[in-house]
Amino acid sequence: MAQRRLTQRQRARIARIQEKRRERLNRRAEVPLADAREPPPLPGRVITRHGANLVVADESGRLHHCLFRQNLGHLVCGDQVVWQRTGDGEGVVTALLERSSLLSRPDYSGRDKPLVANISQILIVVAPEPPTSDFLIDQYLVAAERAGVAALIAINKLDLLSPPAAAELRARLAAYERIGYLLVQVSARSRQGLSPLLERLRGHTSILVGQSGTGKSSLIKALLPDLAIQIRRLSRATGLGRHTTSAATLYHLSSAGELIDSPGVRSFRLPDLSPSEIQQGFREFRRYLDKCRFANCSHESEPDCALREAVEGGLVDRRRLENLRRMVAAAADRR
Ligand SMILES: Nc1nc2c(ncn2[C@@H]2O[C@H](COP(=O)(O)OP(=O)(O)OP(=O)(O)O)[C@@H](O)[C@H]2O)c(=O)[nH]1
Ligand SMILES: [Mg+2]
Ligand SMILES: [Zn+2]
Repeated sequence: MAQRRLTQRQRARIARIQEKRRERLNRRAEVPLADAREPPPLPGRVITRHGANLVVADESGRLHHCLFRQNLGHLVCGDQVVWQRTGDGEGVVTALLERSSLLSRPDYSGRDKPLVANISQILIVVAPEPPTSDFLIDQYLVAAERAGVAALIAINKLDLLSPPAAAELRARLAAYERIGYLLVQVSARSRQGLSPLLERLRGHTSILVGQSGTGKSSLIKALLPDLAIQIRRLSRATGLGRHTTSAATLYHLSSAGELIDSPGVRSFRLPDLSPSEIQQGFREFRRYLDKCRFANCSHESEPDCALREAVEGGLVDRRRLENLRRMVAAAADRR
């Protein structure tokens, strides 16, 4: 208990220090000569992180290799920060600004760890090969709903499919379209369908997620004519060579917008969520949830379950309800 109180006090102190730095940043324009020896605090954006190393873009888009103060918590790709120059192309991050959204997932020890911040959209990339389970898609959709950001699904590698096979794959995912998630069919290789996708990415900060090998990096390459230049600048800034696909990395879309490439997963694990948090992540279920006879209905075998009735009536996709139950069971197993 004593230890916890101390931690809270420490946290409050850190928050005060960060608040002061933020204030200093806000006053920057008013008192330019306040302290001539101290490098001025500058606004920046975390482009990528490799262990203790950050690449931070300044307001003009120039990249700087930055270290960061230990008390800032876990900084991630997409974070807005305050930083100070310490040398040519080098700096130190001194404060973290408020996040508009945050995507996290449990690390190996089961603790939630931030993945990316300040995204406005999740683009789930699937392909005929390797196939993606609808369970994985539903986990990403719950994550998007929890983070309060939009989500859409891109079926990539259209060039591998005959028109009937493409139609069949699309039909398999049509349930997502019916509940309001946009579905686009594209090919990074043949460049089919890229314009409508670009249209949906404009003005957004989108993270591409999905099973390893579905073509996230290939899509980013197809969408960004200057990707090679951006990667060269990045590896110059990190001094780390071309390790850019092992960590979430933010790229600029010339048509205004940002794309974040993320390393693929074999299975995505949601953060620790309660059953009610998980079911709120199924957007088409929400209207039924307060109509079950029991407030804590598990939608398994209780009488007068509005959700099961909706499934029987064909109003709700059966697989979605099965995946909800599976997520709830998986979360219970972890506790
Ligand atoms: N035929 C075809 N192959 C593609 C297409 N897009 C990507 N590929 C191939 O799929 C493989 C995986 O592509 P990547 O872009 O590395 O996939 P990724 O999703 O970034 O994979 P991770 O980084 O491991 O998550 C590569 O061999 C690509 O050439 C496509 O539209 N058509
Ligand atoms: Mg990749
Ligand atoms: Zn129910």
